[in-house]
Amino acid sequence: MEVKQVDLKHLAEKIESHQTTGQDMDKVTIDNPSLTVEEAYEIQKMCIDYKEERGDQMVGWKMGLTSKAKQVSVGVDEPIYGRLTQSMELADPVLPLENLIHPRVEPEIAFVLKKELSGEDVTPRDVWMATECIFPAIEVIDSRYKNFSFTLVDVIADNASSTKFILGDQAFSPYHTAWDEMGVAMFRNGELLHSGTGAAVLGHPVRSVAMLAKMLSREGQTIKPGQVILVGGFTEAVDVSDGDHIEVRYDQLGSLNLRVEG
Ligand code: OOG
Ligand code: MG
Repeated sequence: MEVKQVDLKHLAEKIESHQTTGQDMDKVTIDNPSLTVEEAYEIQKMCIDYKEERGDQMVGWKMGLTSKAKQVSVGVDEPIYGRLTQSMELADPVLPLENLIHPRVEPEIAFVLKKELSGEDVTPRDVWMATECIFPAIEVIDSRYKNFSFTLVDVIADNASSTKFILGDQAFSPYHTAWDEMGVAMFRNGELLHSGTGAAVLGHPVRSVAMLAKMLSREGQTIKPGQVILVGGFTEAVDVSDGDHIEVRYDQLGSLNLRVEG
């Protein structure tokens, strides 16, 4: 049997162009069933390299599928990571739908580090010692795949569906509250759709940052000071369309809002 050599560069170019133009595509595993998780992360990195060649810049990382609710909703049952760039950060609480396919939003928090985190053995304690502050955050995800349907390998190659994110204006001390007990509630046009607590994320959101450091260490990478880390959605994501207003209420942190505009 002839073994087909997968052209990772070609796949990265294709995915990156769909990320940029906002057109959906078939899953990459349809034509490349032998693609591995490692190769998918290579593709993810190449896509970011293309964005950086055009002037974008990496600003951090996101963990995805760190809560059961998220895993069940997309049918993939292990955590993944993705890369965040400057152009993904919304400066204002407005989400333009231009170049998006089928966006969904989810309630998150983001850690920002003051010290580098690296290695296979990173513990929650190491994460606390390295954390400068924590922000309430909303992530906008938008799978490039048709019907928002994918396998583990597909979603990794598509940068864990990363699209946009917004952080609150107010930063909080890591010691402000017990982050696992913190409740969040997400409203769309005034209707409560989902609620949960920080414990939904791997038992405690700090574990998500530790897990990211470990996953990156396998690739010889680290989390750098100043980088933003989204820990993963606390609840299922919700679809948004033109005119929607999203509000996420966080216990002890206030609220974040997002207005969706065609
Ligand atoms: C994958 C990205 C998951 C999260 O917070 O769990 C994610 C997806 O659901 O498309 O961002
Ligand atoms: Mg997310």
